[in-house]
Amino acid sequence: MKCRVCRGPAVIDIRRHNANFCADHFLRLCRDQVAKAIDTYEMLRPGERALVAVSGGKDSLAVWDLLVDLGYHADGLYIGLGIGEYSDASGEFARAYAARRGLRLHEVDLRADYGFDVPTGAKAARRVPCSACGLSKRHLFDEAARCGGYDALVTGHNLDDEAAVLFGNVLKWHADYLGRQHPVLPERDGFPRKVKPLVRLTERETAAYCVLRGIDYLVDECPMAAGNRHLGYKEHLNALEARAPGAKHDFYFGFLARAADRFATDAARERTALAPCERCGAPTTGGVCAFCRLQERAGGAAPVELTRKAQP
Ligand code: Q46
Ligand code: ZN
Ligand code: ZN
Repeated sequence: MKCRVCRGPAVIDIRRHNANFCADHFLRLCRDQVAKAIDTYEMLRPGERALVAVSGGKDSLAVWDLLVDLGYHADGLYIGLGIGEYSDASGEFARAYAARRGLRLHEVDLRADYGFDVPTGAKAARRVPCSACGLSKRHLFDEAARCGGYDALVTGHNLDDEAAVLFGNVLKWHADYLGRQHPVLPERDGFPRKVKPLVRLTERETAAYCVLRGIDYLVDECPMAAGNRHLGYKEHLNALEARAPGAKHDFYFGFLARAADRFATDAARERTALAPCERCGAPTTGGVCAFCRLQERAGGAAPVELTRKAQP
């Protein structure tokens, strides 16, 4: 197996590019793919300040590393979700990476700062954990980007994530979600610009990137992810990709190029007027925002024991 660029020994094959790469040229490919995504979709301009949502997993650490290497000013934000050992370990990986590269990592802890954690919040609000978690993360990341004066909030969503979300939205014909599924969501009504620079890389590639760069990341999946619909969609798409390399890329980028605009009016129709939350000032559709309501119901409740039942 030889590198397509230098003919030296290759360390990875990428079937959708029909090519193999040595370590140096694979790392260059990753940088080029991220630079191309940033450029094509006008995610960031030179000199802008980015805030990276850091979980301690491979994707968020890879995107942080790649942005810094490409010369962007990128700080991180880690949110302690209180999901048992998983959260303890994820925080350690995030801190260790930031310390090693001398980067700034902001931290928010749901329990210490807001009086509840994801398992408690989910139980108190009778929501599934990922719903309480997702709503808390969106709120806290948006708030940190807004209050910290950042130009954009960066997430580590990769091609597998985006293709799986698209698959789910197409299966249900969620026209308004399809109208919003884009690698960049512009700043609007008090929400920061949101960008996904990893959309041209798969999760296998972000994992390989971390290994080759010596970045330690949390390999374990969140114990609450079991039963998550998107994991099932990813399995189906992986089966397709194994038969037809490039299928995921064509599905997602074909949608962006040829279909996404057709759903723009559906997304605009669903867009309701927003006003500041009466408690925290975050933009919301009316009165008190969903995060403040969750905090009101769950704040101060005793921690919920994590059981093995939640695990796959
Ligand atoms: S951390 Fe949170 Fe994920 Fe765990 S509870 Fe679900 S949403 S699975 S990215
Ligand atoms: Zn090479
Ligand atoms: Zn609020």
